[in-house]
Amino acid sequence: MSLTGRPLVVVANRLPVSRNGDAWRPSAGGLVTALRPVVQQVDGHWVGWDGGLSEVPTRVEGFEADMHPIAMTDAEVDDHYYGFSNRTLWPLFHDLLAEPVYDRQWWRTYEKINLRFADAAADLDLDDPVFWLHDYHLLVAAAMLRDRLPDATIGLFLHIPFPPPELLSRLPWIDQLLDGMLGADAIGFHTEWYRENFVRSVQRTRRDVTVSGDLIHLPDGRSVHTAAHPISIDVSEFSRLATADDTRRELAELRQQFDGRKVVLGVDRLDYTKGIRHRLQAIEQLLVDRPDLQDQFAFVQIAVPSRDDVQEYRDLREQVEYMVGHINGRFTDPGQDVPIHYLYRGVPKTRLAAYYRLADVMAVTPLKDGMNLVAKEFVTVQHAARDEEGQEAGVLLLSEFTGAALEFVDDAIMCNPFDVQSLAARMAQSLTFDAEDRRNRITSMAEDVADKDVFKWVEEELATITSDPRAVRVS
Ligand code: GDG
Repeated sequence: MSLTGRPLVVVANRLPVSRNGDAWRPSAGGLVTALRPVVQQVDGHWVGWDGGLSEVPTRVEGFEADMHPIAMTDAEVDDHYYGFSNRTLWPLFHDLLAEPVYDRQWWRTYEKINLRFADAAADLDLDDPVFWLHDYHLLVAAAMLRDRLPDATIGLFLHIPFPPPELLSRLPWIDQLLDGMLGADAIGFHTEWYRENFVRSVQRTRRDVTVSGDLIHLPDGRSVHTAAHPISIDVSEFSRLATADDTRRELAELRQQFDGRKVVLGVDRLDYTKGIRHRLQAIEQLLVDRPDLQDQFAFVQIAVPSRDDVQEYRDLREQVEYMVGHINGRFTDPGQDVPIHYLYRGVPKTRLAAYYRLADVMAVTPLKDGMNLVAKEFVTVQHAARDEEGQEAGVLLLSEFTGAALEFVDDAIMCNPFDVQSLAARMAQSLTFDAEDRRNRITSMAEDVADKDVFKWVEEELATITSDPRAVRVS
């Protein structure tokens, strides 16, 4: 089934393809995986920044949508992407974990680039398309598209938290931002809390709207549907990966490397929202509180390089690397392995799955995170590997400030990552659960994820955007 013949136009900051040498292929991100089966069934289009690469082909094997690249100059990327998106909106939407910068030039470029995306989408000149806009880089494009095509069907999904009005009102352009978003017919958020924050912000700034249930009624007669649709993962892909031959081989190597030691694992983009510094402080506290653990335990942190053109991210890397050196220097005796293994890089997916299988404790402890897919991947891989020899279930240690917390509150070990002492205590506690308890918890969480996988998310989003409960069925 397929949007009853209507074209689907995804509008996102990046195109879903990347170049390796001369070969183009689909990128590895979650959104790309989620939409691959859908664009195969419909007349699919994708409008996105070309990443500075010229000559993007219209079609790339393995992703059945037409590519519509948007070019930006280096100065525009600095202002739109590194500036307004990542130094204004990102910290403002993540509870001010860094100080947002309010720069008029950045805002003007943000509007200009949003208009460029909206114009490119409108210029496609398709017959009754469904537009699906994504994320904080393009929050005002919906209204611009609506100006061009008043009757268009437009959806918007925000992948990061939406802040409470008390914080959002610091933004000098709050009115334009909310009006921009209200150009959509439907706006999706990961959680009910973010949805409510949005509705409360609109009610505060716009006296001329009324709200009934999840609808916002505008004076021009349009209504905007708001919805909480938690994103998820491709469960069958991660289940397959869990027991793939390469994963097994990698796991055997890792088990040898960490023989006899409990492993706590962190997997994150190197971002100040992910709580890596607090996690390291908790590890240090744990080693102070429990000297017996010193040679019994390893903490592995995979830190994927991210936004290293932004000063806050360079500072974060320095601080994290200083802390790793400090803790390893303090707690390694001669002849002993270091307690912290720090990898500043991404690893291939089979290696990632092997680490998920290896972990006794998966530490997902962001200070704020829209959803967090790592938590969902971990429980899925652990569950899929449950019948393999030597595979005992691990424990998910989960921050209460993630979107995932709402789904896993009963079975994860919940923590407040700001409270380093209690985080250390939770880590120690996580190492003590008996095997059956761990297995039951992982099973329960993995079943929840399997019930609501990423394809369900696509179906729910497109059903809401099109007001058609059977808009697409992804098999
Ligand atoms: C944003 C929001 C929201 C990580 N390390 C490696 C690797 N990864 C992959 C994971 C996972 C993805 O990156 C990270 O996704 P998250 O959801 O955890 O975090 P963000 O990047 O911040 O994503 C977030 C998400 O959007 C979706 O809406 O959940 O809240 O911030 O899929 O597997 N992949 C590989 N090697 C690595 O070393 N191959």
